[in-house]
Amino acid sequence: MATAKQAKAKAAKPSVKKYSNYINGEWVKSSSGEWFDNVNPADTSDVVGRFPSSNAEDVNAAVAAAKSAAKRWRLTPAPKRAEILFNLAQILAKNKDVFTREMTREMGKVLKEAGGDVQEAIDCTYYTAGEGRRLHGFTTPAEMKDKFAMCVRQPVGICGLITPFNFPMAIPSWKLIPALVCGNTVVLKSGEDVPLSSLNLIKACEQAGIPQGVINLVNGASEPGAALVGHTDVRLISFTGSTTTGKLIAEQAARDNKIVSLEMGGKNAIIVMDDADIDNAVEGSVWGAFGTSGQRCTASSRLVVHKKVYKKFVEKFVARVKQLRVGNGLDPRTEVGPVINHRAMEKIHGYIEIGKMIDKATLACGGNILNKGEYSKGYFIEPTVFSDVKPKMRIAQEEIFGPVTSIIPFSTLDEAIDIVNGVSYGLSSAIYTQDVNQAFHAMQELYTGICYVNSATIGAEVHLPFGGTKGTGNGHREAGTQVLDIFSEWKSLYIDYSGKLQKAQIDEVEI
Ligand code: UN1
Repeated sequence: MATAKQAKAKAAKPSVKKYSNYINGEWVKSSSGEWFDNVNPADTSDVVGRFPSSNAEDVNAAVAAAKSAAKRWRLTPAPKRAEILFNLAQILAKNKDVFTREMTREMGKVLKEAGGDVQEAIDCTYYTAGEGRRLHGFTTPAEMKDKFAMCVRQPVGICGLITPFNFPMAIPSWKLIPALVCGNTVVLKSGEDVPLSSLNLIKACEQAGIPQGVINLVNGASEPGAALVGHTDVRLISFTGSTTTGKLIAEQAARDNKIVSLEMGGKNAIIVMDDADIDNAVEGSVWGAFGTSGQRCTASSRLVVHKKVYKKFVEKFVARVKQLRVGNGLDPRTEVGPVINHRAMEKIHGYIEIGKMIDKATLACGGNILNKGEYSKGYFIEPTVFSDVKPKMRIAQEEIFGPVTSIIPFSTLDEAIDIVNGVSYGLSSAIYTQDVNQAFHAMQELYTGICYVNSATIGAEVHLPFGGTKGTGNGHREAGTQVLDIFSEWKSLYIDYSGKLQKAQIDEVEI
């Protein structure tokens, strides 16, 4: 099914490069015979490429390929698997500039940030490949004499990976690389607005020497995604995206008892204390709220500011936001790019209307769709700030996923912590303060998976676990070594070398 972004592009230029699915080591068309256009959200007359609209038949072929390659890959020693992944990291690094430009063109984020996204994939690949020589298990004493006990990781099997638009290469890499190093085979369903970055990653995997069938790529929207979730041979689904879709996936996957790891929404907040370095807090808040046009799960969509510095903060912050240069991400002067598609633009604008008309917050700046002149062919929204926001207003509770943030005043740190925790999500939080006692109190009480002191809610690094509490996730963490617990299962091994029957919990052990 074409998204609004793609549908609008249908009318656009004909001679556009066609791309394929990657199944069983071959670049193939969809059996549907249908295609969708991948367009530049800053300029919809610019068609980046045409991609197969895949269906359940394509997914079946991809899963069959993953199944046939599973044993060979599982039995390839992990250090050898890792060697291929180190090659992959080098290929990604070599192509960073090309991948960066292509990402900006299909996704809209500014070049510097697209470069950061590719870099995150490179970092993830180097770091996780290193696990090929660790993948630590453990030994532990057994209860009985002449008996040995240990625990090892085993791959889970065929993994279905479903990825969003906002980190077009980083997020697929967070899933793909640990899945591979653990010895699984995969089918990746790329984000339908950003298929080229996933394809670049898979192509680099092919070049790096990952054997046929181990990695498979299926393009398209919800149909191939649903087919992957419903396929009985798929043992695990790893999904990043909206909470609504994530919950549906979890429900469906539960019927086959699949392992499901979900990374979903956020409503992250920065606390600005009265002793904070205000200029630093302003800079951090601008970056956290408007980086990637606010389209990060980690975006700083609430700024919870102490009443004593509220007026000063709002003035400085709004002045700084008004200076932000909105435009095409390919232009190096641009600070805030477009949003991903027409549907997203309408949804974000709808929230701005809710903020004004229903919540009746103060619109401190922005608020408009930009559609004149250089903006006429893209999906641009003015960086928007609401002030005097109350914690229970809809704009302070619901994920907007766009360049909109809400400033909420408070009087005491405990009140601020309650505000931050008082939403249904729990991904990221932050506090600006010079007081170590306050910082540690906040670190203890903020119920989020990630917490920053004196920086914004965005900017997680690949060697620490990533994920959130409550509505954000289902208890898993990506990145770090913790991701290995998603993509491997524990096997406990008992070796009795006593030569006789020994009954645990029952036989008396002589001392
Ligand atoms: C996301 O928005 O889903 O911490 C991922 C960050 C990035 C990753 C964000 N490194 O903001």
